[in-house]
Amino acid sequence: SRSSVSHGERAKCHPNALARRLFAIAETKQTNIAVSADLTTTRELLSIAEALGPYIAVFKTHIDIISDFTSDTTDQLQRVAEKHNFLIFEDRKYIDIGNTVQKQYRGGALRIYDWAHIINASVLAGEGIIDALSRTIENGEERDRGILILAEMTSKGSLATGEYTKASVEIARKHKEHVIGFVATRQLSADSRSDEAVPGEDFVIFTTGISISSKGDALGQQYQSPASAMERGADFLIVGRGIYSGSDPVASAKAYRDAGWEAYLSRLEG
Ligand code: 6AU
Repeated sequence: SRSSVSHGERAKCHPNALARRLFAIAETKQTNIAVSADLTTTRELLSIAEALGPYIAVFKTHIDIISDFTSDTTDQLQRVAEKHNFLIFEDRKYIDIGNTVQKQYRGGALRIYDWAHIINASVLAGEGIIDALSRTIENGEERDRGILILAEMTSKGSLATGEYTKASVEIARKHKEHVIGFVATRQLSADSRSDEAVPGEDFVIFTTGISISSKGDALGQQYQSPASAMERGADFLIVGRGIYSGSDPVASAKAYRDAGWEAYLSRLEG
């Protein structure tokens, strides 16, 4: 099954250039951690990026929560990303009509297309949103860009389930060129009868709601452990407060990296 295929193998064989780069980073740095850097000033954002850079594959931002944002924020973040060899994922959760999301992705004050390798989108509004974002990528000059479909959510009472999740997979299959995978809590695209990977298909699963020590927060977030997420089919673990909110984020990042990598290795061994 796909879970027995290594990141190194996927780095060689994946049809999408950005996914190949992502798996190559994971293999080289031996980490499947995407840190969710939900910090609110440029200084904090850059300093956590610099400190955690060696231990992560992906740096996830919510750039609209930065109180002192200027283009310098993301210019500098790009430099740190190059230095430490990680990808940037802007967790913008696009959800509007095609015409609007194109403007939100390409332009505005944030110019997300210019600096974020990965973005995510909900397909609540239908397939057109993925068409629109794909076209922005095709018409732009940056080649290393990819989309994750938000197929499930970790918040209590989430409505992103059942038919919505199924439709997410169907839409991803029609847009393989730019949709590299899903934000989801489990493997979604394996053949339902055999649990085998569908030939020619290799979606990347980013799982959020990860904590070693907590079960949830006061606002409905629900957590599972790194090992549990990896068992369910995660490829990358998105960790926010579990890493950045403690007294020693570097030590926490290392602990999550070790837990995630160990679970990945034991899955490989089957
Ligand atoms: O680890 P936390 O709880 O501190 O942060 C989790 C991060 C936050 C959320 O906006 C995001 O992951 N998230 C997402 C994403 C990544 O799209 C989906 C979801 O279902 N749940 C979730 O927490 O930045």
